[in-house]
Amino acid sequence: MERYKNYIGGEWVDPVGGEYFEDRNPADTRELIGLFPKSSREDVDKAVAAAREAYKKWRLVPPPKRAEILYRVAQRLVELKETIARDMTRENGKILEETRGDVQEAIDMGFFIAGEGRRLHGYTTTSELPDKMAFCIRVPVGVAVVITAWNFPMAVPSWKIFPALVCGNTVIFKPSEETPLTAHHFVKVFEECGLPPGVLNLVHGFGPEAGQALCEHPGTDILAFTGSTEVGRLIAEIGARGHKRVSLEMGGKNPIIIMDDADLDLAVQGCVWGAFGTSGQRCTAASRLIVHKAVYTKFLDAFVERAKALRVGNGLDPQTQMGPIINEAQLRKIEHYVELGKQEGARLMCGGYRLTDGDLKYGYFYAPTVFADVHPSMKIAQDEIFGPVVCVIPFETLDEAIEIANGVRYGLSSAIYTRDVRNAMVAIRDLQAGITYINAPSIGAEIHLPFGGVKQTGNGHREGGTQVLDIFSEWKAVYVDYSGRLQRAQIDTERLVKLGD
Ligand code: UN1
Repeated sequence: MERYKNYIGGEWVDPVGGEYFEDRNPADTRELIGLFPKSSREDVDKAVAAAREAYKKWRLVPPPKRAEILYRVAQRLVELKETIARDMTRENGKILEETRGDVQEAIDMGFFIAGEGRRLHGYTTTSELPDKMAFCIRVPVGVAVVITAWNFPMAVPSWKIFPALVCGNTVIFKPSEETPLTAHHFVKVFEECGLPPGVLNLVHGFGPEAGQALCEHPGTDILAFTGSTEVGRLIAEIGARGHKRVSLEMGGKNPIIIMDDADLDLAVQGCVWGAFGTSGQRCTAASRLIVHKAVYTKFLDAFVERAKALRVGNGLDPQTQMGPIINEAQLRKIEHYVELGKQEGARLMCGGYRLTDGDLKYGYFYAPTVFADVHPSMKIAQDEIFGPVVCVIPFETLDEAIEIANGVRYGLSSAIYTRDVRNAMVAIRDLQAGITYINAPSIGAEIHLPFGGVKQTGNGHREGGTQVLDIFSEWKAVYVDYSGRLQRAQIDTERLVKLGD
């Protein structure tokens, strides 16, 4: 069985402690994919030293030159897309169509951010003094730690790694222990495309060991994280103690509102994709369908029929529409919430059990599950479950629907199906979320728009778009005085400075 390595300072190295963990296929746990380094504080020390050393030179490489490498990475990913997607399906479980999309998202991000190498716009402005010029530029921050979840093993790391690099930072990437092979492939492409040693380092392992050591290390400057709100809070606490910049992208409990004037067929299709795409394991997944009473029964019947008909299985089989759950712990969490939903009095319309027929018994499969007549205050309507479990909640007025939609601690994505422009505009104005879709499901954000959430989903940062550059660069204000004499700024003189004085 192949033992994979960490990538530190341009070398593929074994973990100092010599320990490894297993990467298994969640669709068939008999398949061991590989053994990956269980890194410790010592490995982290080495990676930080390498990243700090490389930073000295990388920050001085002109951004268009940095970007040329990133552009080549994106091009190479185009060639490797199918191979990587297949491996990603093996370790993550999601269907091939979706893992291709995951790689595609990284390709898009690579090309988009490579373009920034020739932009990275600052801006100029006026000065209050004569013969003086003022402008602002972006400067790199230092060493960025990238810690990511397993559900988008390449797309989400790409949202952080490409922008961090184009801005002139060096990076240490600690991928999820559930999807280390995709991370390995990704980093190998950077190596192959000529990224200098130490600029991107890969440290495999677990959060409480490698992850925590990276966050606490005095040699790291940015902590960029995607994952649960609980872990995000811990990272923010560590970051605050170390005066680090922390960017968090965390949980969601995303609503789709279906108005009485909606195109119901379209809404049903969108909700099936939004709720059960990636087996509901997206931070943008639709987990609350808030449906107008006038169309409630009609919508529910059609939606449940579609949910029941979904073909669940191994993601490599082209017939499969929904893959497995990532692991046993996550499956248990889903079971716990389904039990809770029943106890809370929600009406279980379909699903609510593991799938164990034939070869499915070797994987972590769960049936698409729909709860109807859910009260907005129930735990199943409040907590992020991260699985194929969706709550259907009735309402009478748009105001009420928006109140329900906003009545959770998260605020990532949101959507409304309506044919009335007024309803759409009110939803855009009033939904507390970083993303609002009109007549489309809550998933499927495009990389060139800002991505992130409000309330406990985020901490004010946005990935994607050019907004992501604000995570990975500092603004520097520059004043150039060409008057040849001491000029004091207006606040430092009693009189107003006269032109030509
Ligand atoms: C995530 O689940 O962490 O908008 C990201 C979407 C995808 C990204 C999801 N483009 O659904």
